[in-house]
Amino acid sequence: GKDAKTVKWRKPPPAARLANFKVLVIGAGFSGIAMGAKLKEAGYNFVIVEKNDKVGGTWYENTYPGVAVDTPNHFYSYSFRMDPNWDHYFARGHEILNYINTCYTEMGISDHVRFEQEVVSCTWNGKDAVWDVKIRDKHGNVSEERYNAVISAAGLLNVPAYPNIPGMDDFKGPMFHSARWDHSVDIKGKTVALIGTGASGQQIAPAIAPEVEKLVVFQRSPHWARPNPLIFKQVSDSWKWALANIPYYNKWYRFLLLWATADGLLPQMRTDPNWPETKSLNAENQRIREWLEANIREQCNGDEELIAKVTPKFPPYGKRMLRDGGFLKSLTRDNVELVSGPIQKFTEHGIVDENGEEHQADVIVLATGFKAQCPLYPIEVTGTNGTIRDHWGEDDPRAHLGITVPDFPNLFLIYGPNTNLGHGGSALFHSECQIRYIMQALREMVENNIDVLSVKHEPFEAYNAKLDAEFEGMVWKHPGVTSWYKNKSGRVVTNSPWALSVYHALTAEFDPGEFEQEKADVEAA
Ligand code: N01
Repeated sequence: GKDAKTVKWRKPPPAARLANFKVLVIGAGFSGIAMGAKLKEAGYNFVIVEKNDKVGGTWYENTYPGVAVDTPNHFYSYSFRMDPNWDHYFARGHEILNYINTCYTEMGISDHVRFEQEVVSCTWNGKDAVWDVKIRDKHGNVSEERYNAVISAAGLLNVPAYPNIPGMDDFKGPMFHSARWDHSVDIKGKTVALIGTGASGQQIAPAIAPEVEKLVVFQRSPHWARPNPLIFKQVSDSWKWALANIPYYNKWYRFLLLWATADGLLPQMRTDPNWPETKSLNAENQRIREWLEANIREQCNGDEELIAKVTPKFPPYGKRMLRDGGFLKSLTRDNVELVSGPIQKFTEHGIVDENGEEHQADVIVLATGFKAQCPLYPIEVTGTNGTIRDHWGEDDPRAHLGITVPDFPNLFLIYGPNTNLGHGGSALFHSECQIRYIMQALREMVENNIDVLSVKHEPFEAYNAKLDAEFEGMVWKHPGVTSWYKNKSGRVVTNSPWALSVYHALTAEFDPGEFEQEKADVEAA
């Protein structure tokens, strides 16, 4: 039987107390508006502050040619608002943005969202047990506000990382980051240099290659990409019908996707100590390498020089596994050139490669990724014992279950440290786990008149020790791999090592025993 803790059966806290408990959500992206929907349902007094002028977060900001999801979007969507009518298995960027906008409208939370405002700092005020928050509007005016709890839904891959290459200011033409695509620049008939061959770069190259006069792709190191016959396929009407009409079919399909895209992949990402190879980890990982190599061979039309350049030396899954949406094929076009190796410098008219050869370009696109190792950046967050940067340094973020941090009371993170999915699966699945956990934590506070809720050091340390131990022998720590998953000292700081089902279980029930609690002096209204 269900015990008394089962949240569903608890009486809701008094409306007046909920209304008195002010919550700030940072960011109106995919996670932030879902958080808002749950807060609204429960009757909280909340505000969502969004730096952009619209909702959508990463899907609003990334408008580069070819932008699309590479997680099947019947899974990469809200579990509480499944859509049987996706046109593609892997939706284009604008389809996802449409979905987000439709959900946002249905949620009825627009009164709570403040656009073009940016959270500058959050400072814990121990005397009044509130967060003192500074928020800057688009005119640069800063307001000071107080919140009982702050929830960051600011995202992980949202601050562009610009390369540190000599001469960047020397280049005379337009140059922009993939997440800040400048649509005023007409690339038709131009020579475009594309730096970076990660998930963004590999989508951009095949999308623009047919349009431009010449495309020069700068690859610092190759990434693995798996063949994906469904990538551009449209969902058939009969499949849509089945998802809409057969009872529980969409849930079942979602569950299968969970298994197929994530949980089932973990075993092949672990080193078998008896495996003799260094380019693969175990027999299954080797089988995958051979499958990926066969695809490279086929896509590159047997061009040995090209094949050698684009075949990674590290084992599959070392970096994020990409989906081959025509990137390799695009490299075989007459108007596309692949330059492999580091870049020496920028010049007025282009880019000099490691051999000293200059490649002319009219436009430079930087698909160079994001500052993924400093969550909350650039917000200045000060807790009971220093700032979040004092705790985390430049690149060593840690949190309990990826959600709470000792000495930062009443602060909750969505998509926090070690919650990114490097083994596949839907980031939204994780967000929903976190949202459910946070809702339980908030409820604990309002029901029991708790003013200060702060995770204890002991469970935080224990969780992180368990987490770090889990990474041993995983492909992300393989010595041949450099990626944004690891910090300078080699610790994996972005990814979760857990199967999705395990993380779901870890976060299913908020445990108040793991938290220091201080009661309010004054009974809330
Ligand atoms: O960024 P990345 P991204 N000189 O960091 C290269 C999600 N996402 O925007 O491999 C030269 O992966 C760098 O080289 P190297 C997804 O989670 C999802 O592509 O480090 N090159 C690399 O090739 C993804 O993993 C989707 O040697 C430099 C590239 O730039 C994450 O976002 C689509 C350089 C950066 O790759 C980030 O992907 C897009 C330098 N100085 C993004 N610095 C989908 O769902 C960096 N590079 C499809």
